[in-house]
Amino acid sequence: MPKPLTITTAISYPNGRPHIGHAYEAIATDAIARAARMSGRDVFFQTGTDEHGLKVAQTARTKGITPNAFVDEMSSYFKEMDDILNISYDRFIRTSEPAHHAASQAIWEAMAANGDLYLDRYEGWYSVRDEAYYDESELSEGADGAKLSPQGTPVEWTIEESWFFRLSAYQQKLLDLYEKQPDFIQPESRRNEILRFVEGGLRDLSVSRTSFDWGVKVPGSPDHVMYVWVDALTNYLTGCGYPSDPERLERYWSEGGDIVHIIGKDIVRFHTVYWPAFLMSAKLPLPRTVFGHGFLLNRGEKMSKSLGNVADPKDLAETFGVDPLRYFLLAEVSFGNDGSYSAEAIVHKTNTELGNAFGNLAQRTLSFIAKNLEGRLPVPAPFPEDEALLATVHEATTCAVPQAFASLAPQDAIQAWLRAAYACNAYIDAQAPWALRKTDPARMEAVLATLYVAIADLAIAISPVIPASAGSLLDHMGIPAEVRSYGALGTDWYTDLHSRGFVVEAPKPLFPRLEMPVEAQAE
Ligand code: ME8
Repeated sequence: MPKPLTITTAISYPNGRPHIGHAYEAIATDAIARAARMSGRDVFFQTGTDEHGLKVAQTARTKGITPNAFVDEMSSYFKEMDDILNISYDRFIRTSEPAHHAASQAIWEAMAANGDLYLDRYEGWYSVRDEAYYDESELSEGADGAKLSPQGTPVEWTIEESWFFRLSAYQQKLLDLYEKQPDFIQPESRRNEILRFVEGGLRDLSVSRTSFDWGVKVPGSPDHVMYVWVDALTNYLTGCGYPSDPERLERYWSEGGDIVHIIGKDIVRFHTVYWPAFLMSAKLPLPRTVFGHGFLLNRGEKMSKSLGNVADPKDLAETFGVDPLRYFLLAEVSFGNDGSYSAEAIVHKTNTELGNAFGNLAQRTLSFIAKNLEGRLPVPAPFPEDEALLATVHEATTCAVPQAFASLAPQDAIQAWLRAAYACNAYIDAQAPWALRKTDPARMEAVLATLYVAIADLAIAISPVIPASAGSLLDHMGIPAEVRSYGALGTDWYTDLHSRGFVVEAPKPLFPRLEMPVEAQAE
């Protein structure tokens, strides 16, 4: 039995509405989680909202409501986005939950027991927007002379009594970890960045605040709340049963377990420096991989509220459809790099790849069967070219596609799938079943039977990306649920379906042709 997989997105700050970057991360992680389930793995997939910290407290204050009321409302928009986008999370965690407070206090106590926490005074730069402390040397100067963080956000000079975490003691341990576990930080470019950062030396980290109280209380220090990243990172453990459910913890967060965090490039430092140091200090197992994906840009430009180009994923899903949006984001962007989206690009990719290469293939084949055989499944009589096509499709759908998902490369999975779909298109054109109808009806049936199997395999293989459309095509084709996994792909089901006398109806188009939305045409 393969090991269980624990896979997570970052948890989002609910101080604004979800944007397409949040949607992208959720969709990519969802596709990888779905593919793992279809490979027969026990998967725990967690996402959620990161509700504490100064930023949330300040936003709530400007709105004149309590932080609790504010996050209750805002978190619901993230959950709604996930539900609209068909994100198959097993747990949507909110860090304001009591179970999460208990987990954060438990890891704090474990770090204290290891001698890694001490009380001192913090004096330095803090960015509320990033919820991060920065060194003077990391700052740059903005147009108005104000100091800016490496993310371009304003920083303020902060002086407070604070608990500190002895991060400086972990420099060598972290470097050893990166060496021993080269996959710990992916992709390679991010790994190099972090290596350089850690090699440059680590300072102890301020891990509590006294100037506001919206957070997890520090055990034994009632005036302090934990620095939001201590509690935020601990969300991953809370969902795995820490500290109260050792059985669950053993299953989803154990030594040598397969634990994967999918996050954006801006928060790799928190996940690959602070997080493993906290875990080592608390004597807890480490994740296998932290993957820092790239950023989505709107027509190549950074999204920002002031530019007015922040796309609402709900609107995009409504305009283009959930599955086209999911497909576009994963097919367009090489996972790990930045990528760009625009209405034209979504329309073009959906129409050419989902519509022409796959949708039409299914449409033509099933309509032809419905019309010429009254929906009766055709009789197979494999010829070498049929076997060659099925071997190509089989290799892609049972090996290349699931392997690419398992290596966190959804774009490669789609490429492998698309090549197999193109092979089917070439086959249908070469075999021309419509011409065989009069000259060689038995051969026509064999060609259609081959295509039926190939189309079902393609639909199963791509379902992590377009679960709803693939599912409805498979329902339409009578494919039983137990066949819909990478391990069960084969042809036995066809024989069964055939002998049961299954009748396929003429299908509705799977991916109706998208037109450019009117607003986008006007641009
Ligand atoms: O960072 N394109 O929350 P967040 C792609 N609460 N991904 C993007 C993006 C973009 N344009 N903008 C943001 C936080 N992201 C913390 C995480 S985890 C213990 C705590 C990604 O709401 C970003 O990189 O600012 C992060 O992975 C996720 O969206 C949530 O960002």
